[in-house]
This record gives sequence, C-alpha cells and structure tokens, in this order.
Amino acid sequence: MKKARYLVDNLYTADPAAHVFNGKIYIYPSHDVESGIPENDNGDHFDMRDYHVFSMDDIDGEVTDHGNVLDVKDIPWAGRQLWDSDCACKNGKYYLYFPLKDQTDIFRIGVAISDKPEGPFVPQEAPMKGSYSIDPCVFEDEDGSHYMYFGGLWGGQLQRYRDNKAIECGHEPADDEKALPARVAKLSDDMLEFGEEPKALVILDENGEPLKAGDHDRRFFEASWMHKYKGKYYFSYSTGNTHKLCYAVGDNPYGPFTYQGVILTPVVGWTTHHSIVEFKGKWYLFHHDCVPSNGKTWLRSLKVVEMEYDAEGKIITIEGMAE
Ligand code: FUB
Repeated sequence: MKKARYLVDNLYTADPAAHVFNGKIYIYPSHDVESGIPENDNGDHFDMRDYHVFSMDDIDGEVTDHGNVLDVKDIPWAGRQLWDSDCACKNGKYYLYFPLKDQTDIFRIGVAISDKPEGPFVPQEAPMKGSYSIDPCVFEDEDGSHYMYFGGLWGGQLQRYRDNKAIECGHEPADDEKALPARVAKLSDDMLEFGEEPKALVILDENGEPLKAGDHDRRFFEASWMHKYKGKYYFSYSTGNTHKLCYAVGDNPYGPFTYQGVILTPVVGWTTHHSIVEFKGKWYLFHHDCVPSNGKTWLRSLKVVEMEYDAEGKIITIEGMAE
C-alpha cells in the first residue's frame, strides 16, 4: 500500500491512535462534530462529545465501526471537549485514556475501562490525580511497563504549567528560552494513575542543545506518540502552528531525544496528528486531514499510509498534500 487511504466515511474522525490487539488493528480517534462554535486559538470549535472505536483485519480491509463506546454525559466529572484519546491493554483489560475539560474548564486526563478492545468503556469517577493538559499516548515497553506521554500548547493549556504546577498567568517562554516540553510518566501498576511525577521530555538539536521556544518548525506543540524501532525510542509529535509531524530519537523511554526530521509535511487543515504502528511486517502512519470536509478544520477524516525507514533508521518524509 503506497497511496494513503481514507478509512471512515460515515463520521468525521481525527487524532487516530492505532494499536494491534489480538491480531487486528484497533483505532481510537476523536469524533469530530459540527458544533457551530466559531474557530479560535483555544480550540473551542473542537467540541466533541463521544468516542467511537474502529477495527480492521487488514490494512486494505473493511473498517468496522463499533459505535459509541464512551459518551461525555456518562463521565461524572465532565465539563466539555473530548479530545485525542489512546488505549492500552494490561492483563486482559483495556484502558482508554482521554483528555476532557472538567467543570472549571481545565483539561484533565481521565481513564475508562473495558474487557474488550472495542469497548464500551466505563469511566472512573474522577480524573487521574495530578493530570493536566491533553493528548495522552500510552506506550508499552518490552518489559511490560507502560508510559504516558502528554501535553499540548494553546487550547491544550500546557503553557499554564511549570514543573507540574499551575502558574498564575499561563504564557509561553520567550523565543530564546527552552521550549516547553511534552511530559512523560510511568503509569501505576493498576494503570489508573501516574506511578511517578511526570518528567520533562527534552528534545535536543544537532549540537545537543534543547530546542528553543522560538523554533516553531521543530519544537513540540501537541500529539505525542512513541514507538520503538530496532531498539531505539522514536518520539513523534505535531509542531502545531507550523503544521508538521516531526520526530526525535532516544535510547530510553524518558530521553533525552535528538531531533531527526519531518515525518509528514502539512496537510489540508490546521491540525495534524497521528500514530505509528507495525502490522504484518510493515509500518503505517495513521493521521487525518480536512480534504473530505472541503477544508473545515474542525471536521477531519482519518487516513492511513505506509511509512518507510532508510538503512540508518531515518523515517522517509511523506508529503501531506501529495498523498
Ligand atoms: O482533536 C482536538 C485536538 O486537535 C487534539 O487533541 C489535538 O492534538 C489536535 O489534533
């Protein structure tokens, strides 16, 4: 498969987290809706209210919609906006991690549980203790440990925190200061809480210096994803206002990571967001764009395309507009 394929045509869907569970691909996307809320830098127009799960036996095969698996009205602590989620499996249970604003309009990360990868998922009574910001991604390392990567600027509220504490007035650092990092934390054994204080995920440039806040072409903005290739840890993310998917490589789940390059050049639409998964010996990039909605940035559609590495393990850049 070389040409990108749109996956879902009955709903608008975005932010795909793809995993292989029990030999099938399961996709955990956001479910975009027409909310009528005007577009702004806070992302208020992304007013999503439920999640659907999709599965496929083969990358070219039929895509099954498992229906509404978690609804905002069933989450006890809910305010608004169900954004990018992810799912992890441990001891036969499936844990769906999702960002949602609480009743004070602060993003927290919640957990919902199922016996099946396709849900439905039952939410916990309260968000994860000490959680903040958006876009949780949960990575299982080969020793069975699970790590959560999270964070997102602007509407994702990451600029309101330093060292895991809320600050009085949220702001981004000056251009010549260190960029705000994504966060990483090992999960507790029961998968329901952080097992440690979240740490800064530092991305270094070619000289070993942390990327600067003004380096909008390379610094982290949102959409964390982690995968492992030939023993190395590949952290990938969106650069937000420069609309790229980039990646950095490290030797362990915490980093530091060294910036490597662009995975996907800008697509149609403001946001870009993805996951990377190996299936039947090939690697795939799941992502989204706004072509089917004629460019409406809040109505996105899932796609998948094969992703390749060169002999040195560098990801070969995919052209977002040319797929
Ligand atoms: O879907 C809402 C937000 O848009 C996600 O959380 C971000 O990553 C961006 O894709």
